[in-house]
Amino acid sequence: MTGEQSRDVTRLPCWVGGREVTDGPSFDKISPVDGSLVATVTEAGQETVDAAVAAARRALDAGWATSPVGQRGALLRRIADRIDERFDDLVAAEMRDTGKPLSLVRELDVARAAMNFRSFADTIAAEGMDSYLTDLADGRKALNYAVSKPVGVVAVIVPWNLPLLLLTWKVAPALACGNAVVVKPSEETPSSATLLAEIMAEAGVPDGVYNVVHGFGPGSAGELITTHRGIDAVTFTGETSTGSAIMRAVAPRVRPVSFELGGKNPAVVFADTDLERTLDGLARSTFLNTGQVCLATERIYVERPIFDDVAAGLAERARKLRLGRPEDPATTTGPLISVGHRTKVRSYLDLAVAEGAEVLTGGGVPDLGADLDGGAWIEPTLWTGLDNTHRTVREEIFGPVAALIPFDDEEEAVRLANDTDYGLAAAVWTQNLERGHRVAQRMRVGMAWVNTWYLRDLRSPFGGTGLSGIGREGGRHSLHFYSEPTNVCIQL
Ligand code: NAD
Ligand code: 6OH
Repeated sequence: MTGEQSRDVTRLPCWVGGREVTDGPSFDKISPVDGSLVATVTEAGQETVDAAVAAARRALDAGWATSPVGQRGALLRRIADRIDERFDDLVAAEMRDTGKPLSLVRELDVARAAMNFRSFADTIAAEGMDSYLTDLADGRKALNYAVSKPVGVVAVIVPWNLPLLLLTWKVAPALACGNAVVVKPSEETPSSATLLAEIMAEAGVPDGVYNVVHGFGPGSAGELITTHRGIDAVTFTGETSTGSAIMRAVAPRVRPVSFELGGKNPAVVFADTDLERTLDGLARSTFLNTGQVCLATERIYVERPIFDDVAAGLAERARKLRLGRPEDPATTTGPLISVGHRTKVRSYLDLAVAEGAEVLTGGGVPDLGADLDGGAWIEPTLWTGLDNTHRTVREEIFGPVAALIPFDDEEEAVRLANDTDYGLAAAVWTQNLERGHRVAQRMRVGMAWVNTWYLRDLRSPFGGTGLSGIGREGGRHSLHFYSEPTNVCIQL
């Protein structure tokens, strides 16, 4: 795990066909910790995006698309090994961009990057071929078999909340299936995707298989790739409204999309639950990564007899969180990603009060001293006194906030939890496992957890319903998106 920084990390190029591209305009990446300059980033214009798509196509045609599956699996493992070797550099990159606490970056973000590549190396190795022996009533027999092929050049557009984790969650299966990718990281988190380009080259990934174009959405690299004629599929994680814009952008060319979008996720807490374990779980699901996790709990429904205990216990845990510099081992909670995002979250803190909320804890901007004044800090916040009619309870806020709402029976709990246009994740807390299964199955979501939250098996289907997305990724579900079959039927 030794670091070996080989490049100036304050100047971030695009990466096209195995080479750095620094032509064109640039933008500044600002630290959410203290407002300092993190890096100057090259923004991809039309020329760079064209070059990236062309480089990807060349790599496919040069043999990557038809390379042996075993060879690709071995390459994925080499990438994972190289991620481990450059672990500290990746941790530093992710911390600089996001201000996340060191322990979180080490244990979640960068650890998962290596796991993503190893998991899809396993998945692709286990993938069998679809085949059917056809036996018709008129006596004809035939053999059908489907050959899997890569989709082609895949645009990978990702957000800033788990930058490297979410990027590699898509790049690993795309490469496993023999695609070439043009990656557009968030403008807020350009560092780790750029470092991954070096890692790819070091692991022996052919030039052009992994390309990075930096920039923004509309009128910039994001829009340029989604409207590009050379893109064969788009996989996107981010806001629902952005997913909608991307869908419109690819509609004229009828390209497939995979969307992991926003959420307004419920937790349902029954009175029979193990209170201490549940409070620890709720604190994690509400405040991890400063609440900037698509799966994060923003609505907590609690059976009335234990409502006050849950409210008091969770508020106590929120007050114990330590906001501070990412490298300080005592820090549990970093800033929001940017001052701009904090403006949005603060508008909901004001709205909640206007809607009649009682603020149990938090509710404002903390004073962490002059050197952190320029950062995007916010207090972990809990409300009572709201219900499902309030905008605070209906709209995704994407910060360390949640509303606690009482319920009287199971039917009401299910109705309240499902009363949303989103449908990403839910958590059910109960010692009655029969009820746990029953309620989890009735949740109108892509993923329901019982007595835990964000416990992952990378083979299981990940994604949402309703406004939370289209399609599922994970294990063989990813392979379905990143490959396309040609069926061959031979009369015997
Ligand atoms: P965002 O939608 O603003 O941006 C995501 C990416 O899309 C960025 O790279 C951005 O530059 C790009 N983009 C923006 N507009 C575009 C356009 N018109 N065309 C092409 N690209 C465009 O999201 P964000 O603020 O970076 O991330 C937070 C959001 O992501 C939250 O809504 C959160 O719920 C969601 N999210 C969902 C999941 C999931 O798995 N469901 C995971 C993480 C984050
Ligand atoms: C959203 O912020 C979290 C998404 C997580 C994953 O896609 C994952 O694979 O764990």
